[in-house]
Amino acid sequence: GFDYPERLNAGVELCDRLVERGLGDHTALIGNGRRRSYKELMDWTNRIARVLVEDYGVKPGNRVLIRSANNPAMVACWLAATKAGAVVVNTMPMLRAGELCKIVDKAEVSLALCDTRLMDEMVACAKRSPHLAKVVGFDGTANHDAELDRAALDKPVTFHAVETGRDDVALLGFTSGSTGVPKATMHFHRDLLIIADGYAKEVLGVTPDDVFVGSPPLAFTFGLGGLAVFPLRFGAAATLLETASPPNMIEIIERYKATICFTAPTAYRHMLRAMEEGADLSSLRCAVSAGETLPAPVYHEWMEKTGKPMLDGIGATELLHIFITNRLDDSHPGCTGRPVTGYVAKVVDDEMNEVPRGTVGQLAVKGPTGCRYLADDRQRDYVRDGWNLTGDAFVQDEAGRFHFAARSDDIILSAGYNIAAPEVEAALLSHEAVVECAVVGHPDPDRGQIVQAHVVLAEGAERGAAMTKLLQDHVKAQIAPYKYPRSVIFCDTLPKTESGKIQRFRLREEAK
Ligand code: 3SK
Repeated sequence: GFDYPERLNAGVELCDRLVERGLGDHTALIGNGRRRSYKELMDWTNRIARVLVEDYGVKPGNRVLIRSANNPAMVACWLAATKAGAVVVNTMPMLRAGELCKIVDKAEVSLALCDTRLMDEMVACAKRSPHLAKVVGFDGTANHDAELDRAALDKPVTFHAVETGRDDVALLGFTSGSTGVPKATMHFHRDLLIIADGYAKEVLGVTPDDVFVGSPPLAFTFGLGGLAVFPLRFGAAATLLETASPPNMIEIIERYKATICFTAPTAYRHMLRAMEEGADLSSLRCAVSAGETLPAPVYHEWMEKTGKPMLDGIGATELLHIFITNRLDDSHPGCTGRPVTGYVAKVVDDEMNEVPRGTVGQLAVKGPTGCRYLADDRQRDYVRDGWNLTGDAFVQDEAGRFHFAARSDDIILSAGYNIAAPEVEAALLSHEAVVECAVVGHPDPDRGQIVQAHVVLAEGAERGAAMTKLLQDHVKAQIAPYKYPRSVIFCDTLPKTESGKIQRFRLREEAK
């Protein structure tokens, strides 16, 4: 198990502690074209923490919202608020006032720290909210010329961090799920260390020599872990990109010799295409893929072209981060791997009985960072008998490894067959003309549902009946023919969440 002192502040552990360990001059953050050392980060966060406490009266347990794209100032605000004992609510930069209001009201946010470029919607939200007393602007660029920055510059660089308990809530991670009614997941100070000491240490073997790069927003716990908690826990460097498109990530990998990348399979596909034009990814020692299941063709092509491991894993905002994963020395295509240290998992039927190996059922997980929704009845659905039910259908092989089958709602029932949408997607993606696709069940009077594929084609590939037939034949040659998409719709883009997950429910809704 993980043993932490009773008094523990994650903000201190992920910043000051590294200075104490002699890494003060080591690069902590790279962003806006600048490097910041651990010592600079410590001083910066101490100044901001003083502003929060001395000027805005932040008390332990107060909820502080942060609204920003991924940049060093956002990380500094998060660490500072954590040091001040606040409960942080990181939010995506694209949210509109209405969406922010739902979060502010649910979390009872009293103070918002907002990148000045994103103020309008935040202020509109504050006008409507009885909770939000103050919105303070910070400069997400390198200029440091906003209210919070100026106030921080006037403060000393020392701050006595609040001695929070290890089981005090440090973070509220919001997840909208597929219904659009946001849920807040509570995570303790110790949880932030557990994901680092489990996954990042045991699986990735992070050292101070590592340089992290990636695309998920820090407002999504996948991004907060992969691009902030993991590097900072071990004295490594985090590169932060406001627009983490594949070309931007490649530029950063080449410039800063990044070693670990966190992103979703689609971005890896783009990076593979860029390698054909000369992109140099040789500094990477490991590529983490999550958020969407990793199609085997992407895994194979990556291994072939880079010779470096690509690790598929499954995580959830409810459990804070990845809890089942492949390992650097034990990684397989089409396989999610084994539980991370501290977690146990099993595949169960509707009565919570474990099903035999080789049988598809619901994934049930237990571990130190389990789901704790803030005031939400849906807690009862997510946690049964102490097991977290993530809503994923999985199968465990004879060796005990877990294999993703589908999101429970991504199983298509067609003419008596159970068809897992991701399997059809993987077959489509193995055709060179397909860049992205999403497969859903479409209502059909004869078959109940038919398999419908929404396909984004590669440049130069022609839409039309001939392409439809080509892709249908391709799928029939890969997997059991009854699974082929009877309907193929060509589109320019697929609907996605801000964290990059394909919103299949939107495609299903369109079909109604
Ligand atoms: O895919 C997810 O939902 C996720 C959430 C949190 C942390 C990690 C991951 C992959």
